[in-house]
Amino acid sequence: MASGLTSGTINGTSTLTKSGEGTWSITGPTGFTGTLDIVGGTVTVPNGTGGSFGALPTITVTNGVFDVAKTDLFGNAAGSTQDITLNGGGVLTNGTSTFAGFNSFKNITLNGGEMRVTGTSNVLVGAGGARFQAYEIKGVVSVGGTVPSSITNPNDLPNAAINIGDSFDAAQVIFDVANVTASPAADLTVTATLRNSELPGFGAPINTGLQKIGPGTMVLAATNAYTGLTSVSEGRLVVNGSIAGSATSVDGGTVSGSGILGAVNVNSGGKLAPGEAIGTMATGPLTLAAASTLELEINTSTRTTDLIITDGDLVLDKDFGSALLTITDLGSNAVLAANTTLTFINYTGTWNGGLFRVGGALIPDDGTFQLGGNVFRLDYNAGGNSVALISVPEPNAISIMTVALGCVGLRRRYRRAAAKGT
Ligand SMILES: [Ca+2]
Ligand SMILES: [Ca+2]
Ligand SMILES: [Ca+2]
Repeated sequence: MASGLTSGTINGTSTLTKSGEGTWSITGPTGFTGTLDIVGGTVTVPNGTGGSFGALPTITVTNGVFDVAKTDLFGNAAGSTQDITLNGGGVLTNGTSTFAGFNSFKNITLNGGEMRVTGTSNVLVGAGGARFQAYEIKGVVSVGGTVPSSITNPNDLPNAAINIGDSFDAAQVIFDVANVTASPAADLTVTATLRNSELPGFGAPINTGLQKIGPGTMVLAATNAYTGLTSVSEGRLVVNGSIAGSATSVDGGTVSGSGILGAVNVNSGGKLAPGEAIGTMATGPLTLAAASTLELEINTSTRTTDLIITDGDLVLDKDFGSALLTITDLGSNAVLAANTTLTFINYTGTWNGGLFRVGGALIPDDGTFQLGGNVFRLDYNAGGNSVALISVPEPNAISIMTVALGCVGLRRRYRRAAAKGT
């Protein structure tokens, strides 16, 4: 088919397949209501033209580009129920100008495809100074296929964010991510900025957030602006950018990364794994509930450790069985000099007196335990506001015995404390 399709050129309800390298530019109303299947080249609906479809039941892009440069091609944020599927090599774009399209989608299926911000809007939302979004995602983002998918802003365009959530329900967008790499490697990487949806009538933004489900790994790499809840129930969410405006609830699965989070609540069954390998994570107030896990990595060869910088209080469960601390040595089990300090949490607020379990044992403040060739003292208020592992003088035969006796002593002290109900 030639470019410059208008009404009369395509219509009906059958499947329309775009193949080959050329571009179809749809500049007039088509009334087409069938299946649009892009398997090569580009289909574009330029902004400022009369290009339109009827209600499209299915759009699938595979090894091609669907360019929704025209604003509200599927209706506005209130009305759009349009879904789209982006398979491997399939890319969704939104024009190239500074008056680019902003479009709303309901459910987005990414089977190795890419949702790409290519244009930015200079249209103001209300009087607040914010700009219209590049896209709004109203429903569920499902990630599958056999290669990773992405949501990108490759030119780092300003005023080019993606709204998440439904403006009319204040919902979280669900990201259901399969483990397509069959490894912890990323299955969905989001480098575009995610932000709140707006109220109807373009008033103040509403607090929308996201929910991560599915066994795969989702990476958030941008400095995101949304302020609704981030909740994780399965798989892995890696925050390497910022979600500082959002509270995070880890109800299952793992939150990791070297980024900036807001308040973090790790609930029973949830895991917090700062850094990718050895790294530093920043959080707001941090709460680790009973049967939650802090996965700490240290390296005795380089004397380095993961670190959580907590702006606020550190709350460790002390009523229902304590949080778990697992420690993995990425080094070669080097024996550390006495008093080597591996600080793994800094907090600006107050520690509530709750304790970690290490290997099943509840470790009181300044209690000791052995890890490989080292014996560590666990200090929950080192220097007043840090949690640290501090190596105890060399664990030779005599001192190991001392440690063993010390452990018995600690257990006795703990029993006495428990008996007194303190
Ligand atoms: Ca994976
Ligand atoms: Ca780590
Ligand atoms: Ca202490």
